[in-house]
Amino acid sequence: MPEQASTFASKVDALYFYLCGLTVFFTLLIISVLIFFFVKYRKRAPFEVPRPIAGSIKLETLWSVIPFMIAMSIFVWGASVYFAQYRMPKDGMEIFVVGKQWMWKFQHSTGQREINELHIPVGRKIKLTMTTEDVIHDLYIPAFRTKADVVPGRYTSLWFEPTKPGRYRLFCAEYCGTNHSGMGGWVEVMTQTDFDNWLSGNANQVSPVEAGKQLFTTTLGCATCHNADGTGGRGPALTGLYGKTVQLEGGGTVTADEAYIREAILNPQGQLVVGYQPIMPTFKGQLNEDQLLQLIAYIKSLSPGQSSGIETAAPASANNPQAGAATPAGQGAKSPDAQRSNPLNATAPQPSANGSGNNAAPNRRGNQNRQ
Ligand code: HEC
Ligand SMILES: [Cu+2]
Repeated sequence: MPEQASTFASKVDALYFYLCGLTVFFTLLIISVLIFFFVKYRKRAPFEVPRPIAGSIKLETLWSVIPFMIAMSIFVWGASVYFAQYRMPKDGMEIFVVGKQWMWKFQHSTGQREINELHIPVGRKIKLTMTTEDVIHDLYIPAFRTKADVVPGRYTSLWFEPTKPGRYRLFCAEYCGTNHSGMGGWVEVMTQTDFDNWLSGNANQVSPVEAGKQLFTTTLGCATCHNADGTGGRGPALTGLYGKTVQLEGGGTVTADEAYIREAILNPQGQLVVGYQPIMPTFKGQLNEDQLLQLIAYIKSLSPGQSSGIETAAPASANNPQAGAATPAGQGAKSPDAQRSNPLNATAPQPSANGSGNNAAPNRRGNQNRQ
């Protein structure tokens, strides 16, 4: 067994041993009964005819009820462990993860970037918001007993709380091409002091929020329509958007989570905000996954009480129904304020008076760190 280094580890192991124990117990039971019956009911005389058996209600009830209870115990226990793992904490320290053939890229909310190495403090809830640039990968940290797929075009999340400092292996657990087996690395769990030192040793980094702001106001020119501070203009206000329920043209509503904001940028005509013209150009092909995460981090930072800072992480991403099995839906993690702000407020378009925006071609060299 790998080392137990997260709060989940002992729970997952206990369940695993329970399943193994059950399997061993029933295997032995069945084999012993089998051998016993071989001997006891062997053919003694050449023309022996056995006594007919009419059945036994007592026995049949017993062998239905007992397996049912055992199956339910596995279900209830398994489900509780599962939900603890895949329901995101509200106060997690958020880290962005982008998988790529064949490496793992991490970015801390303070801006530090890492490849195939992840430095985290011990005893803190860490929440990963993950996607991939190419094919499906799967982030797997055996010592933490946790893993989740990263899927192109989607955000999945994963969380854990490391319990002891050390260096733990990290794998890709989804066959993803030639160098799949080499797509691994290390998670370095440090004491809080060491972690703070590590962070300051790598200071002067542009945080994802800052980088996103840069993209928003200058590089991509979003600000020509949404205003530099996100208060809106020709496009809707983006302040307070994250976590809010958006009314769509043609009826219907959608919760503004990471997946929605991503769609709004890549496929603006797909879900039109009520009261607006389809004038927003698509930014598909102009942004890589890192930049998309940065833009989303910036837009999230415009929502009061939903800071993307290192102390608090965005809760509503756990609410992303498109993240599939990795994030069970149904948690109302929206701030009531953000929910209630009137989506129709911004429908009176005002000519944007700010001259800071420009539609310069996207600068692919900006704020990224690719090979
Ligand atoms: C030409 C003007 C224009 C530009 C440039 C523009 N947008 Fe938009 N944006 C709009 C309009 C109009 C809407 C509302 C209609 C729609 O949903 O497409 C919108 C909608 C949105 C929404 C959904 C808002 C909501 O309330 O649900 C987001 C998020 C968004 N834009 C982000 C961006 C980002 C990020 C950029 C820069 C990469 C950008 N926009 C560039 C005009 C623009
Ligand atoms: Cu992979």
